[in-house]
Amino acid sequence: MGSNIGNRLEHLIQAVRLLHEHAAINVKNVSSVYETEPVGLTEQAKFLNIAVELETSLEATELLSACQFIENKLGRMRKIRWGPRTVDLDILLYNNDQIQLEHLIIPHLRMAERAFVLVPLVEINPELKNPVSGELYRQQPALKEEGIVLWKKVACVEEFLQPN
Ligand code: PH2
Ligand code: MG
Ligand code: MG
Repeated sequence: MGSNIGNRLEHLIQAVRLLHEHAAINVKNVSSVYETEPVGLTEQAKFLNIAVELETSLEATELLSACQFIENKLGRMRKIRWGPRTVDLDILLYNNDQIQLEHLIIPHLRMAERAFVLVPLVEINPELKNPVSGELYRQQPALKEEGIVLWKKVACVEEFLQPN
């Protein structure tokens, strides 16, 4: 997940809370919060990024719909047209599956090149491997890139969801 406008932490907390409240989703783990330099379009504010581990009975496409519902719900609060998004929920991995649909590609296409993805991901599970290549994410060269700062240490899901 990422957020780079408004109260970034609050957007991430709200998104995790909405996932947690979903009847078919169990939030198993939340990474610490990292402040990260914007990648791609660099003329925008820094992001807060986290990774979240879920257990769910939803199919990947249903999970995508749930994520988009949450993006829309939180985005509507302060929507800047064509501006950076209040919250972005991307599915990185789904079991060990490989999915190639028009709107959903898993593993996420650029995740192995993005330190803002790899750092929180590897914090949650250092043994995760790319389901296609079998490579450990913790051994990806991109993990060492600069521009990733530990912003808030998070010990568990309950702590993250607590107000303050
Ligand atoms: N998301 C993007 C593009 N660039 N950069 C950082 N640091 N964090 C993001 O979450 C991010 C980004 C597109 O979704
Ligand atoms: Mg997205
Ligand atoms: Mg994204």
